[in-house]
Amino acid sequence: MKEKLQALRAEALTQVEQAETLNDLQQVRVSYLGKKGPITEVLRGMGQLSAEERPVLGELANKVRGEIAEELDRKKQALETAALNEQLKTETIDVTLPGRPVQVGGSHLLSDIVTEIEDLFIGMGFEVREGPEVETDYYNFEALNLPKGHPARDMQDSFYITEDLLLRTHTSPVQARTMGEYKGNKPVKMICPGKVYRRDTDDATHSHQFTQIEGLYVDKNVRMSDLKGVLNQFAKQFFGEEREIRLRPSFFPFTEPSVEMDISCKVCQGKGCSVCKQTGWIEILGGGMVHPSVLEMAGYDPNIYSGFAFGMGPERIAMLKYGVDDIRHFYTNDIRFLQQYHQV
Ligand code: 2NL
Repeated sequence: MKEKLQALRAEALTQVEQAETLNDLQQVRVSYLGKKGPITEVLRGMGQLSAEERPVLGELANKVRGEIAEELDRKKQALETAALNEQLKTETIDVTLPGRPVQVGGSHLLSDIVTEIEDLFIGMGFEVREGPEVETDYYNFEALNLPKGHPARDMQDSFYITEDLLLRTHTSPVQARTMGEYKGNKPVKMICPGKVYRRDTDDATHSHQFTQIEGLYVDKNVRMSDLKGVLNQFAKQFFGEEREIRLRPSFFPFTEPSVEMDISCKVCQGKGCSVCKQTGWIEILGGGMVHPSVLEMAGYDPNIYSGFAFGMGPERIAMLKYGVDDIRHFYTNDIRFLQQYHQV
């Protein structure tokens, strides 16, 4: 038995030595150390040995098994190292090849305009507020002095979800909600940017969905001159120090009196050209003093509080600032259009 084990050992070690691949090696491992291998067989046959011989032979068998296992591991390591070296030699990387450019995304022109306008008003002490795009008839119309049947509702036809729920036609309901939250006893100074909807047919200057930024300042002794001062500051910071503003009388159901604001035309310095249609002025936004009924419905006593409000369309502002000729460019997402305004 001893001789048989020694012979097995020599035979196995030769085979390990001759193995050329990891696969060969695995086969050697299975045939010598496996459950059906010769060493297991020797150990199984030990029952027939005498009590003196059994431990001696057992020890030898374990030793032989250990030696074979050790050699198998050593050879495995050697084969793996050789394979890795071969791979490193053949798979070289040419680090001098030019890199592939990475496409970087960026913010949309309208988002940039809205952020810039927000920052200007934050600088004047306004807070930024947002609200739901699906609104109730009450907040979208009633609370803004547009009762059912009012003719001004016709200009703001919308998409209705139910009789009472609709896609908001302006961001004013966010302001009506905020005044309600403030319970009529503290000042409100806010702007609200966001998406609004109208039942309209899309063309170069109309879109069924567009963006609005509205502002509201309610406090004791707020006057028309405060509105003019704030809007003048905004126009000069946004369009340039050299721009003049003018207010013309207008009408909105939620303000009284109401105004429209123009800025002097940059192209002709007010002399008259095709951009300003020979008037020297370009319309930017609408506003006015908050109608007493709107204050009252929101819980503010119009004998104590007064306020101004205004609203503008960032699409129109962007079109004027950059000479964009079609409102649909903002929504069709042609990357060539958008990239002109967002250099990375
Ligand atoms: C425009 C004109 C305007 C307002 C919006 C407003 C909001 C409240 C009360 C009173 Cl809560 N008024 N908003 C007032 C006047 C004009 O928007 O041409 N927007 C694009």
